Amino acid sequence: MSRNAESTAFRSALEVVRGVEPRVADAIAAELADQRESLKLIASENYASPATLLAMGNWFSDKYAEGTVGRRFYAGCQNVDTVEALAAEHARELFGASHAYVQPHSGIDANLVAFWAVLADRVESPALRRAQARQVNDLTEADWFALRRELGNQRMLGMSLDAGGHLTHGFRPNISGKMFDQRSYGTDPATGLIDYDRVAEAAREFKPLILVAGYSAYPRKVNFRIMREIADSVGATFMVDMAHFAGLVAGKVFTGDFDPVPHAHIVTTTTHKSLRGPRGGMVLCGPELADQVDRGCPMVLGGPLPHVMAAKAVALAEARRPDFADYAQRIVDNAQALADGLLRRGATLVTGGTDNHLVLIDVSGYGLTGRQAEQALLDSGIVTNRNSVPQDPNGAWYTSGIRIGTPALTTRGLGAAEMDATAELIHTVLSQTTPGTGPDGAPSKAKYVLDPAVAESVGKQAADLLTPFPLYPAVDLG
Ligand code: DSN
Repeated sequence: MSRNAESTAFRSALEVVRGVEPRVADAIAAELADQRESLKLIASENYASPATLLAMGNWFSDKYAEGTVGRRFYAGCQNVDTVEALAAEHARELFGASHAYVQPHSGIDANLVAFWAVLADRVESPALRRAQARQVNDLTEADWFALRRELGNQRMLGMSLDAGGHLTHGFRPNISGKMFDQRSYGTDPATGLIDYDRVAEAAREFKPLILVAGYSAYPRKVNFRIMREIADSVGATFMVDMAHFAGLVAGKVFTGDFDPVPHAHIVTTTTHKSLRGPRGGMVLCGPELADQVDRGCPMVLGGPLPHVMAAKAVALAEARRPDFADYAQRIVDNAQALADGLLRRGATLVTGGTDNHLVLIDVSGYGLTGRQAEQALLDSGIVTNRNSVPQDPNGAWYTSGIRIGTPALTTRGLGAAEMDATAELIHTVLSQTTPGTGPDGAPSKAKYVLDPAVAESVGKQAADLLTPFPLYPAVDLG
């Protein structure tokens, strides 16, 4: 697309929106300005291409399309069929999967589809068959009672939250923790790494129906061949949630034992993190689970979002281009440069480094909680998020960690030299921030003291770092 076409498209779209509710148009323009100015290090965020963004803003949004390609509960879905089939085809080709289901609206939804597919495949439950044949709203109390009784107490073994696992892998605040009897495996306290012998031991003791691998804050590769062997040894279905590192799989940085697709029975992902697509989810599986996965809507999903499936098709087509592999490798190179820069300056990193897209700083080394560090960095123009570290003494709210990731800045074009400069800025802020006190003078886990002059100076340096790497350079909103 030419520079002119991108500017014209976004300008025109905003003009149309402005004609109805100018405050929304202003907020959209302000979001672009904010994203352009901030050093975005949130490991789960990225910048989708203009083509991906534009594929979402259209009349596909107006179409209901419950069901799947060629088997819809609504008439007139021929064009939705086209984009859903295209997105699925690109996903299959990109990941080497035999089946792709591109309807999930988010990662949680993708995981729910996978859980129900596995339950339906593995557990003999007449109530589940009845539930699948109807709309959820049509189920009676007796149906639900039978469903709970027949499915009850199935077991899931996943990575613990504070070791970097995800909420949807069986933890109580999420429905997965209520659907399943859950146990988790952690990491070795000395190295911070997954100890596969301990995972095997936990699997032998617990005998889960589903063994889940995948993470949102573990800075290392996972050996999916070994995890599959563990699953097989106890008759578990092996599921991988690759939401965070899907871009590294797509870009062939994670291959062999580290590519989940050949090893797992079922793989879920989001499409908007390192994969750089629209906000959404996806499920990949072999033929044996395909039929159950395709029942995701209406079993657990609301009607599909055809405009987002169109954008998934565009983004997946982009990820099949050779330059995406180069992008994926640069994500990891940048994360390693950032980790090295932080280590050289004395930071403590969980596992001592990274071999993926993220770095987890244990900020207790700076005498701070994750919350204090997150806010002090934000004051200085650096956007990160606080995160638990293994055996975190500050719990999941205040935490002791800061998670940083490189997919977004790599999309902008920043490289190793800028990562080293970023490490310097982060270290400057964290080493000059001190814990504050509450109104009663007691130590606070939230309050902090940072000289505003330091925050301002770092903010200015962060902005200077971004200047040579404009975000959406072809988009001029005037
Ligand atoms: N919220 C996502 C993340 O930041 O990792 C995962 O759901």
